[in-house]
Amino acid sequence: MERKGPKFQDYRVMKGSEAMGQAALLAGAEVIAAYPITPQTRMMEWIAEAKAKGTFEKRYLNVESENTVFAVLKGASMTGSRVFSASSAQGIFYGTEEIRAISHLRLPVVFGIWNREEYPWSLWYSQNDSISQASSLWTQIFCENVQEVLDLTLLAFRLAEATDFPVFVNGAGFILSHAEEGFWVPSKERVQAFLGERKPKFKLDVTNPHTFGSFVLPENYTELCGKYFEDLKKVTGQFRAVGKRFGSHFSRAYRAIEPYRCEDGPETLLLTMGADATVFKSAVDALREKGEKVGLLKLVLFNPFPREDFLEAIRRCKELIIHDRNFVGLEGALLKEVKATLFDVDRKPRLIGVRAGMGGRDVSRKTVLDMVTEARKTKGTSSLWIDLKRSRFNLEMKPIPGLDELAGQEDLMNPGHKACAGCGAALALRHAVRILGRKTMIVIPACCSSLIGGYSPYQTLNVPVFHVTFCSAASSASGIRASLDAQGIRDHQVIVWAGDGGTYDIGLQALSGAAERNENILYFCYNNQAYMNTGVQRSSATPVGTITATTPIESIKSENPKDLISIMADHGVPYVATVNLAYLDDFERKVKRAAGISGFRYIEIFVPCAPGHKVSSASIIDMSRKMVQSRMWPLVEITERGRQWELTVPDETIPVEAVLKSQGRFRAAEDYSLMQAVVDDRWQRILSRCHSPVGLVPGPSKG
Ligand SMILES: Cc1ncc(C[n+]2csc(CCOP(=O)(O)OP(=O)(O)O)c2C)c(N)n1
Ligand code: SF4
Repeated sequence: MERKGPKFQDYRVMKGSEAMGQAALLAGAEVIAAYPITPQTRMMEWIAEAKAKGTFEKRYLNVESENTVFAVLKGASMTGSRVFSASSAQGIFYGTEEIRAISHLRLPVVFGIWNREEYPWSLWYSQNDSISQASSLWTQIFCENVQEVLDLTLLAFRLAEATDFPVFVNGAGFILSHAEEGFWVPSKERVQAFLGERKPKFKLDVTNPHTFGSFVLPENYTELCGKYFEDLKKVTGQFRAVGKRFGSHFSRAYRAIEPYRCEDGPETLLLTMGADATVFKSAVDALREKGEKVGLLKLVLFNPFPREDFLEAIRRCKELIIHDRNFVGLEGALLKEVKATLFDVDRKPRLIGVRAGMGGRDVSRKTVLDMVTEARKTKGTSSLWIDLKRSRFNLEMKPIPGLDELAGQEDLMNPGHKACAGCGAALALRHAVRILGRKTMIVIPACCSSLIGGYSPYQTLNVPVFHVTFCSAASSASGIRASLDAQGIRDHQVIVWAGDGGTYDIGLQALSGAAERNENILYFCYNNQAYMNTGVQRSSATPVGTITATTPIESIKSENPKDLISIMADHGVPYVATVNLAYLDDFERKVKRAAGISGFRYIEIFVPCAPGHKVSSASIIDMSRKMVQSRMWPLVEITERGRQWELTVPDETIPVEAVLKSQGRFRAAEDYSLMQAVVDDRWQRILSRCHSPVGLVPGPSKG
């Protein structure tokens, strides 16, 4: 079917997250750095694919945390490049220090936020992540649909460069990030004509040397702030101009506030922002059909709040119902902004603030209609919850229903958890707690085990479990240990159960700190050699030659994994070991030995992951054994504070090729001899640290 539309644009169907990536490439972003987090992941995978296929030729960096994402963008923008990335929720919180550095440096960074609820763990849509940054001097724009995701990301580059304030482009997690919609994509030439070249007013430049980011003393700081706020006040006007310019280039103009069915000046207005606007429009239509004069204001520009546009839009309104999917203190952010805006205005409408949709709860047309009914029942200005079910307040943890009776007295892990079939991580966890016993406290950072360990209100483990943020496992465990020590409790094991992403990458700083302090904790890294929970992206533990979502088939992982075993041993901690599920005797012996030692202990387990490694769930133990037999997973034990290395020689040796051919994740690897050489080299390095022959012990029994 031929689509009618501007000649210089293509009609495509894509996910919102892909549309945002597409916009960044059209805008000519030169440096993109990314770190996976649901629901942003598809965007970074799409860019990784573009890079692999050569449709994006500039720099794409898969980094080890969001703090680094923002810092890379800061450095690149400071050096004159157009830059881009996106994240969600915890990623935004973890990047906060850099977020503020970027805006205070007045760098025109454009960054997507795929809105997701915050702590405790939740994956679904709320706006708290964006709202948490409202004081950070970033301009914030909210998108209603996939077309707006593309358009407003393009517009954001122009706005950022015109205002020298960075811009967050916000899209509803899942609702827009994963929704496939048709939309118009302009040609690169048109986009370049709209944006022009980036012309930085200042940058790091040896021909014009200046210092940036240095101390500001009290005698100047106030003036600096004054300048920010003078400039911030101009942003709404600049948005108006850029929105109009967008219209003249692409036939779709944008305004800071978009009115819907407001032509006849309705006395009742609804106010919302983001993807909910579509549902609100349909509710307004329904009310109009019943003869009610109601209209909608959709806020596109949230930060700074477009004061003049808002006052103009509510000129004839007597009742304003304000929807928030977020909260700041006791109220929603929009309600607060509106109240502040109306503070010195004489004639104000009655305001009713309504909260709905927290944690991704659906906001349907009925929710909006209920909102209007409830709002009218209240007196004065109120802040209502429209979908709060008080009967659910008691979320006490309990075993998974129907399966509790299956939980044996001795087994500390209940059946019915959420791991995939063929999950080595779940099996390894079950064995670890069995060996360690009831006086064990487990700290789990974000990873697949966050779900395996139980989701509210169900619990999988019959020992205390503390789910913590991704980067903080070793530090949180240090705090638990310190408290137990302070209370004189010595016989409890405090363990960390973290994936390789949470250990090798984002958690490395905390891990290294706890090791250096020789905290009395037992740290388990279950290594499935990728970020599995977010959909199989590469980590710095991923072997050379692996296909992942961010190292697609056209450009398989080419970097060697970190040698974390040596790094931990070189911290001089009392105990470091590697284990494998196919060698359970060795596993059990090492865990028991570690449990009997005081101080920092580190055990790394190779765990198979059927979907991530592309193997059948029935083959996972055989596959684990092959990792040892091929020497791709050497079984080591390191004591005497890193000085005594022992290597358990496998009962049978097989070539690396045998493993590569049996795991789908290696299907693109061609140069088996190169990969054999990588494995041989590591083996030799380990051997050279062993006090041979003391370090060589007979092969273990088959598990
Ligand atoms: C600060 C922060 N960034 C990103 C995430 C998203 N995230 C949650 S789990 C996960 C992957 C964990 O990978 P790994 O530690 O290897 O464990 P696995 O999923 O393989 O079990 C990621 C990236 C997060 N929760 N917090
Ligand atoms: S993706 Fe892999 S690690 Fe995660 S639950 Fe499934 S099998 Fe286990």
